[in-house]
Amino acid sequence: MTRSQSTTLVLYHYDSCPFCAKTRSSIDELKVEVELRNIQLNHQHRIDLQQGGKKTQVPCLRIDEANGETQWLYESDDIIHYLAQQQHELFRLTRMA
Ligand SMILES: N[C@@H](CCC(=O)N[C@@H](CS)C(=O)NCC(=O)O)C(=O)O
Repeated sequence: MTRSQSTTLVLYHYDSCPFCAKTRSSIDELKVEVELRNIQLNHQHRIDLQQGGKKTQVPCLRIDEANGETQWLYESDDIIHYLAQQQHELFRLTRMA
């Protein structure tokens, strides 16, 4: 499902992290548009996560809002909950259109 033009989502992750795997599975199931950035394959992504989110824990969802604000959401359960809410909202808007 294509997201609205306003918010962009980026997941910082790496392959061997089970919490990342769980989160990636939810992204696939929910069909929410999320760019994946592997911090083990790309050192700049790791630096961005450290500087933006203030820690290198993964998974971390970077939420870039239309108003220019950025949130860094940690904890796989919280990320999955947020994505499910986003998908639900997109589905509602699609049905209204
Ligand atoms: N409770 C967290 C656990 C996340 C976690 O332990 N991530 C590990 C990788 S599997 C990690 O990033 N460790 C390195 C660090 O914290 O800097 C979640 O559910 O997301």
